[in-house]
Amino acid sequence: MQKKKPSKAAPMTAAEAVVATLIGHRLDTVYALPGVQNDFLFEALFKFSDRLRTVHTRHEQGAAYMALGAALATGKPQAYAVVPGPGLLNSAAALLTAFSMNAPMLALVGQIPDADIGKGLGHLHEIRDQKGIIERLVDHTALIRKPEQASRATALALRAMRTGRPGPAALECAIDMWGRSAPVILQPPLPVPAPRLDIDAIRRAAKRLGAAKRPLIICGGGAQDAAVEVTALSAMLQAPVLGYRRGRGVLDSRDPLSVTLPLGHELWGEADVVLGVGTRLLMQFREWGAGRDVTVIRIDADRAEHHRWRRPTIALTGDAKPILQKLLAELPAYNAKRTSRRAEMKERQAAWRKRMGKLAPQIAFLDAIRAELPENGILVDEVTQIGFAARLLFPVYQPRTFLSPGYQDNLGWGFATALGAQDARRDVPVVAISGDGGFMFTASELATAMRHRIPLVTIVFNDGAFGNVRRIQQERFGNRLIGSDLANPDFVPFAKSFGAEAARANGPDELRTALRRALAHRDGPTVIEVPVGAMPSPWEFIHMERFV
Ligand SMILES: Cc1ncc(C[n+]2csc(CCOP(=O)(O)OP(=O)(O)O)c2C)c(N)n1
Ligand SMILES: [Mg+2]
Repeated sequence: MQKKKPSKAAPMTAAEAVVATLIGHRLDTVYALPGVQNDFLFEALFKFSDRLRTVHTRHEQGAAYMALGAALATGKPQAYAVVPGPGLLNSAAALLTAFSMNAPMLALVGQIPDADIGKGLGHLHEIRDQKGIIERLVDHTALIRKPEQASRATALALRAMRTGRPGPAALECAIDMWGRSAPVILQPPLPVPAPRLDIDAIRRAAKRLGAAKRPLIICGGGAQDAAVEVTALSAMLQAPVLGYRRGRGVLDSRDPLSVTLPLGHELWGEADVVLGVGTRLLMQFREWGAGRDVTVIRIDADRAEHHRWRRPTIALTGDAKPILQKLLAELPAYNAKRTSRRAEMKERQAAWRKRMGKLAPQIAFLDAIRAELPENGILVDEVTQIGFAARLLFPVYQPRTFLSPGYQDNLGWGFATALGAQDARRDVPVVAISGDGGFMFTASELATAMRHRIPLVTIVFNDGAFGNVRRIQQERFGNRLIGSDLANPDFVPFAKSFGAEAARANGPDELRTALRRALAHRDGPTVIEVPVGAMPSPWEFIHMERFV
């Protein structure tokens, strides 16, 4: 029930109500690919185009990945629009990834005529039980059946995307419903309910952490908005902080207490109290072993997540930031006297760097990128050799500046996701790294980058193969190579044919020079092709031994 009417009813189409509500929630862009079911939606997008941009792509996966990248880079809700059936399915990998990465992304999906939904008549783009398909992909979905409902349905979806564990939502609307008019009251943003802080549990956590001899903090994607608090807690406890992939950048890599995966693994074996912040602790529980007598304290926005692997000693439910703020206030009363662990961590990190020297070819490229990418620049990772090494070794200085796909680890996400990140953060440079395999999933979106003048810099490491698969076939399957060698375009003229800037860089030094030039070009995209050979395997540093 609403107490006060937020605005006067005005005649609007359902589509106008949705778009006006997006604007009322401070969204400024919709990533979209049109089609007849959504013509009235695009008519509304035209009408409001002074306040909300429409960025159209060349494939629906491009639109959805762009919205995902924009959501990950900004931490704010983003939207995309597609036709039903094939349009929805084309966007589905990105929607799935948004779910697994807890990214607030709204899908606006067309539908066949309202009265015929579910009848199987064979309308254009009809798909059986579209609602059911969407329900397998997102937690919140609704079908707009009246223009009067459209604004509130949109606000409810946007609230659901930010409630508890964030994530995607979807709204369906039929071909004959988007354009229907009625008096509409626009729904302003609804308050997002926050779980009550469990002060007792936070105090118990403070006692445990305060008494810990060798505390360890592990961060996931849910810690990205709590960097200040994690940094303060780490200093107070002299606790090393492990971030891998989605947790990277929460503690600045230049802080000696910021540790990467292999050292984090070692520290897991020594820790007496572990604090997990916005992480499922999957690698720790599944691979490193949780049978040992270690106190596990978890902070997670999703109550159900705490117990999936193993009941934690203390479970704190809610956003990391307010919980950590309270924990920081409680901790001094219980905290043991701490001696600095910085020198120890520096030394141990250096020892690991030496061991990881085996990855020298990857490291040389990462060093070149880091040297040119400004501190607040964003690196978007891919499922490629340089990407695997980046997750381990690329220094990350600020939150939300290293975007790595969640557990889907879906090849081909990188380029279009990076385009979205760069589109939403025009103020900072974004660099995408990908293999020749991954890049070609969405390379046609170079046309989108040109059309919308998105200054993304993409580095394509070209080994003429699905290299990761190829190496596995060589090493584990007696060199029986199948489905892993690739025929590629000549990437430089390919990119240039779109109008993009393009260069070939042989080796890390040339990459650095090319990158400097590319980062200075802000009027459109640049592609840098780097021819490479097979690379040393990173897997021994990623999948490590079990303790118990
Ligand atoms: C959607 C999806 N399909 C398939 C895979 C399996 N896969 C993982 S890595 C890889 C090859 C990557 O090739 P490329 O992008 O060229 O990177 P490289 O390993 O050669 O550096 C494949 C096919 C995947 N992770 N995701
Ligand atoms: Mg390759």
